[in-house]
Formats: sequence, C-alpha cells, structure tokens
Amino acid sequence: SAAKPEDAVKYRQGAFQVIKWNFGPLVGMAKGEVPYDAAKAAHHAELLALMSKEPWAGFTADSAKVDSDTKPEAWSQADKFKEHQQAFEAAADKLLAAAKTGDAGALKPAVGEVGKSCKACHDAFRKD
Ligand code: ASC
Repeated sequence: SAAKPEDAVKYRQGAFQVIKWNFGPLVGMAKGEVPYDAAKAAHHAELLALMSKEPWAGFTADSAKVDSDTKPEAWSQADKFKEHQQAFEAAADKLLAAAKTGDAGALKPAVGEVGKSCKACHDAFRKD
C-alpha cells in the first residue's frame, strides 16, 4: 500500500472514533438513558453499518510495526481477526435493519449483539 504506516494507524483509529460516536447514542437509547428517536436511531445505525466495514483498511501489513493499541495477533492470526471483523459487520447490518423498523423494542437486542462483537474482538486483539 502507498499509505504511510502511521497514516494507516490514524485512519483505523479515526474510523473507530466515528463508530464509537455513533454507537454511543444507540447504547443510550437501548438502555433508556436517551429517549428513543427512530430517525436518530436510523441515522446512527446507517453510519455504524457503513463504518463497520472501514477500519480494516487501516490494518496494513507494514502498520504492524507501528506501536498502537493493536496486538500483533491481528496480523499473525489474520483469519481469526477477519472472522471478528465479519461478525461485527453482520451485527451492525442487523442493527441497521432493527433501527429501520422504527420499533424501540427491536433496538435493544441488536445493540447488545454489536456490543458483544466489539468486546470479543477487543478481548482477542486489543491491548489492555
Ligand atoms: C462501546 C465501546 C466499545 C463497546 C464495548 C461493548 O460503546 O466503546 O468498545 O461499546 O464496550 O462491550
């Protein structure tokens, strides 16, 4: 890749920030801490589903040597890392479908599944 390894790290970190920024309000609605708003839920879920596909481009081979929050296993166990990526993307797609129904009750379990996929990948591949 032509991208500098440090820029690849910044790219994936930026993507995760956008993901976090949009997942937060969905968690708030699922917990009842923020009033349910179908339009806002759909907006955040759209961005989450789109951005769920994006951080992976920043895990370039040569960025493995840049110190970051990512464990070396993300590269040495690439198949497993990919499975986690795909699980997250699938959960984000399901959350988008749930948000589009406009049914507040559908949001909570779908948000829970996304959160589980975040945590599973962090447990395996993110430094603590
Ligand atoms: C978040 C966030 C995560 C996930 C995870 C879910 O809001 O920043 O990394 O949810 O905590 O278990």
